[in-house]
Amino acid sequence: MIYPIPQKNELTGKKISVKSICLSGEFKEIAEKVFNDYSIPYNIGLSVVFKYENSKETTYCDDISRLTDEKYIIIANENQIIVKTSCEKAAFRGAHTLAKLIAKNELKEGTLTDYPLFKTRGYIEGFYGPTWENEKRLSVMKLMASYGMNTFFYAPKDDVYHREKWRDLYPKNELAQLKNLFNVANENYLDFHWTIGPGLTYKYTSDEDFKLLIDKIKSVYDLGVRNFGLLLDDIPWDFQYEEDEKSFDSIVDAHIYLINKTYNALKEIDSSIKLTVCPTQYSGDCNEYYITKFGSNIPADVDLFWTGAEICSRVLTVREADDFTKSTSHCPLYWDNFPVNDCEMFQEMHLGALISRDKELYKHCEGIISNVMEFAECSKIPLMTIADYLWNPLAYNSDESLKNAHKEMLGDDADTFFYFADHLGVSCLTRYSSSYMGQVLSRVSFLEASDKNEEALEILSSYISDMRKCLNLISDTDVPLFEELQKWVRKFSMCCDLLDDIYNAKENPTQENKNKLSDALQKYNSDGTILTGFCLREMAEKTLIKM
Ligand code: LTM
Repeated sequence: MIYPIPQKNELTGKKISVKSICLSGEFKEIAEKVFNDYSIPYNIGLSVVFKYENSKETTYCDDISRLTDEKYIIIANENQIIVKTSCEKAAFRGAHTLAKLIAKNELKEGTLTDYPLFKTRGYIEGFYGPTWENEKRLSVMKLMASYGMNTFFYAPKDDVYHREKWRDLYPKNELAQLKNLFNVANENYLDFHWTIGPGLTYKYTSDEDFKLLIDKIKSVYDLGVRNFGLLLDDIPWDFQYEEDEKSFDSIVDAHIYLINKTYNALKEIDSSIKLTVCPTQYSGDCNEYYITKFGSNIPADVDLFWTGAEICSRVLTVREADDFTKSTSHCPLYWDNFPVNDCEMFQEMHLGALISRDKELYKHCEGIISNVMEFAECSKIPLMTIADYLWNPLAYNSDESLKNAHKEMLGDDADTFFYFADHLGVSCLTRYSSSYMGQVLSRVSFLEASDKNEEALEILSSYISDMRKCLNLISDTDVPLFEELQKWVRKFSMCCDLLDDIYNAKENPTQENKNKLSDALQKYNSDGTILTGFCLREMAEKTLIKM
């Protein structure tokens, strides 16, 4: 199986074993770069033609009744493979799929027709906390593009030039970094959106402030950027200046005024500019005064961010999307606050798969933009599952998608990593975690209750040994993913110690072992890092009571 799961995979004939290929066709250069990334030789071997075709077959998706520039068709037999697309972006997508099929030795004769169901699929660097290093940004971009995402929003709350010092132009170095980021996004067919959050200090009645805002956007426009975002989230609900208070009936009127003025100024600079906005009320029931008035009074082609019923929404539903559209005359562009773990969530690591987003949501919204964690490597894991869902929500299976994400990050170590990942599934989507540990410890309790203490100890011992192997793996701080996880690794180490002490107390219930277990439990409880669910503490407490 390859991820994201293609829409119509009829490559079901005879297996085609490919070691190297010989590329030709209009999109040869694009395909070459992709095959390079998968280390598949592309100058000699089976003929693969990346063919330009602009027809209904290559541009229209019947089942979603819409044109797309991301559709590709792979026709394979043992003599030749043809990849038909109408443009470069679609060729890039097709090349990734073909390369994955070849790399996994899953290519068969037949036809594969593929396109994404969600229109806008991406992520936003929009969290509070240390911004991502540029190298990490580039690495996430490349991976997410290979998983079919098409959008990146640049909006780090702690980039001072984005929010706090929004009036100041970027210094030379920062501007060059931004340009580099934009270039890499383009090379990977990701739409790059640069955003600004002036609302902490912006004076709505000031011509000077408006000029500074447009000048700042223009300085990024000059890099080639054409997609902009005006973010008014997390700013005061009250006016900060007397003149503003006197001029507008309410804050929403000031925001509408700002959006329209900005929209008109940008369209004057270049009519191809795309504007996206985040309102100050970005979650709720969809029928509140602010969001209804805001949405109804900004241009129809401005995309409108919405996080759902809550800031970090457990579910996103078709019904709620339709309510939003009715109230605001805009289909929501979801700013999905998963996997972000900033502010009061800082003790949690959100490493689970995306769940609880309606399968049919793609017909009712502009798309989903996922807000990531300050930990770029860690973010890749949930992001891959999000990309899978966004490409093909109808075939999405969260467990399988997560397994693939582990495999992509860790290769053969994925099975060992599982013993750690089992505890890192908590997020706004679910409070349920440590499901495998829960199963093991329930079995141990059951066997004890059935007077099968030896068998219980054997199971516990084998589990502890798997946990220790895992601890050994994740303690290697040279691996970037593990380096980011060290805070949770330390807690995992305490968890292993606690399990050891539970085992010893069960095997040999002396006062000394009881004291050791009690100390280990106290140490474990006093560390605020969120790791295992209740099952571990429950087992430790029960063991102590019985001693
Ligand atoms: O969600 C939005 C629109 N804004 C902020 C984000 O920047 C922040 O990362 C998340 C999670 O704390 N919450 C917000 O309100």
